[in-house]
Amino acid sequence: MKNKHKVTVGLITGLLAAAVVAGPASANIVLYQHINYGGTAWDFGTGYKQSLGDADKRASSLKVSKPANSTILYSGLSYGGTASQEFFIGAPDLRQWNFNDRARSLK
Ligand SMILES: [Ca+2]
Repeated sequence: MKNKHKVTVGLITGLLAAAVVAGPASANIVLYQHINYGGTAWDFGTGYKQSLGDADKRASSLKVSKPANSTILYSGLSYGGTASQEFFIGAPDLRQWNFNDRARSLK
C-alpha cells in the first residue's frame, strides 16, 4: 500500500513537471453554455479574447486549467463593461457571481 502511494505521488509530480515545462500554452480557459459545465464548451486557450464569438453572453460556468493562474471575465467587449470578476479555478454556476450569460470578453 505504501509503495502504491509513492508511485501515485511520483506520477502526479511527473505530470505537474510536464505541465510546467509546457508553459502557458497548455493552459485552457473553458466556458460552458450551462451551469455545472453543461451544454456547449468553448475553449479559449490561454485567454485574452476581446470578444467571445458564439459564447457571447451565453456562458454559465467555467473552468481554468493549471498552469493557468486565473482568468478575468468582463461584462463588456475588449475588457470593458461595468463588471469584471477574477476566477482562479473556475465556477460551476456563474449566477453566484452575478455573471450568468453576461461575459463578453476575458483575459
Ligand atoms: Ca447560459
